[in-house]
Amino acid sequence: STDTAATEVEVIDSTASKYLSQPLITDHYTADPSAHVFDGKIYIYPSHDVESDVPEDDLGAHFNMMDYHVYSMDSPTSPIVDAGKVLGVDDIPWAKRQLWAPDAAEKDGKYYLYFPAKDENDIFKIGVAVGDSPTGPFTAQPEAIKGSYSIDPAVYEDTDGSYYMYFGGIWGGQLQKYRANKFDDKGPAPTDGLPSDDEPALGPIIAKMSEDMLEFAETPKEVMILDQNGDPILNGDNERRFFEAAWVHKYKGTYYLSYSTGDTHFIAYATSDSPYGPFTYQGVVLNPVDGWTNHHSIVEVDGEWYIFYHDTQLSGKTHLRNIKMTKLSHQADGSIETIDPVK
Ligand code: FUB
Repeated sequence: STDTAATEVEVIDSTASKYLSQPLITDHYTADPSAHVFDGKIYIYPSHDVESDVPEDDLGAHFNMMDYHVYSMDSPTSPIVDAGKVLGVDDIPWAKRQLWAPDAAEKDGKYYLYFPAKDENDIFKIGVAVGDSPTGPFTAQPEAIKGSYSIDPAVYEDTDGSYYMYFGGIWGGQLQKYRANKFDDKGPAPTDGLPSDDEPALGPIIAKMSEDMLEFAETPKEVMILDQNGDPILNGDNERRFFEAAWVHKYKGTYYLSYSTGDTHFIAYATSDSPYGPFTYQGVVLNPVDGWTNHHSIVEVDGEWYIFYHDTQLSGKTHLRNIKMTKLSHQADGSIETIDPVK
């Protein structure tokens, strides 16, 4: 059953001077923060990290999360408020384990919580749960989104009112087990099924959402990421190739795709004049943080840009993370100033 907290709990009393680059939540472990402004207020949809004593491996079995909380802030300098548990694995008919990085979207007064989870065959799919408020409660659809696979959904609302989901992640995220949306499992190792080093890297996947936000309105397509010469970033280019954690924002009419490079731990970015790409690699948004994973979101609040991200300051353990936020700057030429996380 959905165990939704009825009361909101103030977690910390932040001030502008002390909250930037500090853990936002200190009574839970939180990660992969997807931040949005809904109705003038900031809402954060993170993963809820827990210690479940599953041994660490290269497929991320130790990231064994079981539910989601939602957090809100009236402004970037306001206290952050925990709305409580809004969805648990037992509330999702098709999901068996590992509630990884979620995202949310609003359309016509309804709120949609998108999340990856493993099904009974240990295959990641992406689900959606619907609510009447940004903090839920959310009711999961009985099945995963048809045609979905892999992890890290990020739903971008374009300025023309279209919504697109970007998703995918390699290694434990299983994207390497698919080609052209077809499951083609080449083996259990994290790198089985990846292209060879001199072939184009796998890109994130994009699909336009249906009017009701519950399905893909089209066959998902791979997004190409090119270098400055117009050549695809290669699989062997670990410092620049896509690994997981896609996020899209628009600045002055240009689409910015930012993503984690995984085993090299950068948040990199690439730009395009279309949500479908191709995107051209531009540089690094966020240098490596403490902990193996790097995962972020970028959001405009009252004309200022912020990045939400995580590190492992509170625990020192890679699977017990804490979310943070800091300012992000676009330079006059549109490039993003690289952020060195404050430790
Ligand atoms: O939190 C579990 C996984 O770790 C996420 O889905 C990835 O993006 C990485 O942050």
